[in-house]
Amino acid sequence: MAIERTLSIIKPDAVAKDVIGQIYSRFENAGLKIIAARMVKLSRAEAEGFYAEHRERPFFKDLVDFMMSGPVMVQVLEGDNAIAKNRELMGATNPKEADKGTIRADFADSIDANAVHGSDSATAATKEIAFFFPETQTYSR
Ligand code: RTP
Ligand code: MG
Repeated sequence: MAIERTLSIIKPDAVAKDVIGQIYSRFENAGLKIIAARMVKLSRAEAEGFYAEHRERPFFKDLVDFMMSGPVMVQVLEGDNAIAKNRELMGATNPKEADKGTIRADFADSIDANAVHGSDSATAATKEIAFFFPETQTYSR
């Protein structure tokens, strides 16, 4: 097993529901350490830049509008197999298809308001972590 880092975002819907602590407990109970965190209200340029890979997709404008609709909580998670482990904890993109007990099954309302983001590959994780945190503001332990 390799120690990895991944970027997680608690999206505006879940922040508004005051379930940051419940979601953090799931990360910690699964062995994912929170090694950096901050609350951010994304500008349009930031939301578009973060999700640039989806620029041509039909849902892009809705996705950007949603991600700007309120503050988000952004964190770096570190642990064994962190990228896949976080995606497992999150559940499927569409909460209707998410396995029971996953974050999206328990806290998401729709495919748009789906509670959390997680990096989907090592390349994405490196890029997404750098988008929000300089190395000097991460605290491995
Ligand atoms: P995320 O990037 O937010 O962690 O979500 P994901 O990997 O599970 O899904 P992705 O394909 O990267 O899509 C990013 C976000 O766009 C919205 N989406 N809407 N209407 C649609 O068909 C559709 N597909 C994706 C979702 O909110 C998804 O989280
Ligand atoms: Mg994605």
